[in-house]
Amino acid sequence: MKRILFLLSAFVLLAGCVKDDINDLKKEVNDLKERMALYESLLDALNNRLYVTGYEEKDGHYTITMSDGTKLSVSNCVITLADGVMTFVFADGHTISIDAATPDVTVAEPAGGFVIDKMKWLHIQPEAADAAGVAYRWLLDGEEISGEKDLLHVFAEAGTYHLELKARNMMGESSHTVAVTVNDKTYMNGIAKVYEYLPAPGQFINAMPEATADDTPETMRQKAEAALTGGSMICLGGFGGYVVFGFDHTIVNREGNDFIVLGNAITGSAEPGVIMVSYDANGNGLPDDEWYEIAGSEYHKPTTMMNYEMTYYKPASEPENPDEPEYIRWTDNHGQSGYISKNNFHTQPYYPLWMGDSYTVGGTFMEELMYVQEGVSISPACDWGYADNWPNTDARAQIDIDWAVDRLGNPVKLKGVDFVRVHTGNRAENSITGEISTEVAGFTDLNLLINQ
Ligand SMILES: [Ca+2]
Ligand SMILES: [Ca+2]
Ligand SMILES: [Ca+2]
Ligand SMILES: [Ca+2]
Repeated sequence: MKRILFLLSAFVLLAGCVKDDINDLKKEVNDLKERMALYESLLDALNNRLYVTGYEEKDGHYTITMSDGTKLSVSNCVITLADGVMTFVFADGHTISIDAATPDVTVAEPAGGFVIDKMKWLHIQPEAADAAGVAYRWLLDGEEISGEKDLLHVFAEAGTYHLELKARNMMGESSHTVAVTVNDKTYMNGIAKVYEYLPAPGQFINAMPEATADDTPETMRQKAEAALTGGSMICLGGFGGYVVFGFDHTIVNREGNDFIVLGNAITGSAEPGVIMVSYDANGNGLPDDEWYEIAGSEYHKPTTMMNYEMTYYKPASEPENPDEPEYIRWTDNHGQSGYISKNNFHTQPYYPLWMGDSYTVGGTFMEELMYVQEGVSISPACDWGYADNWPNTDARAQIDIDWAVDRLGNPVKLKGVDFVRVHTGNRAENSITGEISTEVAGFTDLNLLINQ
């Protein structure tokens, strides 16, 4: 019996040894496979003229980034990096060396350098062989003007500039200098183009500019453009009515205030219009890029509503009562509804003649501030940051592009703007002065005043 037990335990011991050996063998085979795979990957990289742009080490395990963005996993292999060459030493003594280089970037600079007019976008798109893991910086006089590979920049002043592009990966930094000649140019200080005009119903609608039954959105756009480029004023009607316009140059965001949207506000008669700005990011000359709101004094107030919308309904006919209180029906996206009244001072139809049965406009909505005191209608101004709010000559009518925020309310640093959108920012009316409706009478680029 004893003997049997001895034999049995010897057998168990033996079986254990074999199992360990098999595991060792398996591991060796796996390691070998891994080495072979790595070996092949490295040879492939050499054949494809790739080079190392970065690496990471963790617990003796390396992740190598190649210039085409692929990553190699490396273990069981000794790596050395010297003089811009990464060498992989395998256990069997084989070595493979691959260049480890700074980013390979070229800028196709025209002979004589880049030439651009002042207040126009300069767009430079460098060619980069290795996009992965490269950080770009464009510098002007040592100051960073962009952290993107592609540069979009605008110069407010004529002159000769030297831009430096620095591209960094884990192997180091490559640097290019680019010469830019910025030519002087004379621009019109005002609105050059109207892209869209859609007022909300109001007592000046179909009159400022004048509309007939034959008008269309396009002919009304043309009329608004003729008015704003010809020194006349347009009315945006009640809440949400808007205009989108542009210029013959980019409004550069310089230190301090940059522009004024001209209106007809006088003290006690403010009709604040919300201003939004955009720049031609896609370079097609059209306002189809992201919009940023100028976050004026009301923007963060709890009474201000974002993404407020009103829908206006065309009345079946014009009322007999010249002061009809239930004239134009509206609903909003908060479940409310009501009517715009007519008043006997303005007898023409208030609903845009060129629009169909109903339409919706919207944007940021601010609390109405209008009140009546001793028979006088008073509409106080918001503190700052709006159109048709303070008199045009008042410094509080001026706008700083630095006040722009994105749709989530985050401040954005815009270099300049090409398009401006203004919409009437609230809805209010009384029987003395009628409704609150923003007027737009023009635009002043404060930069052009500096340079003249
Ligand atoms: Ca500014
Ligand atoms: Ca565009
Ligand atoms: Ca008005
Ligand atoms: Ca006004």
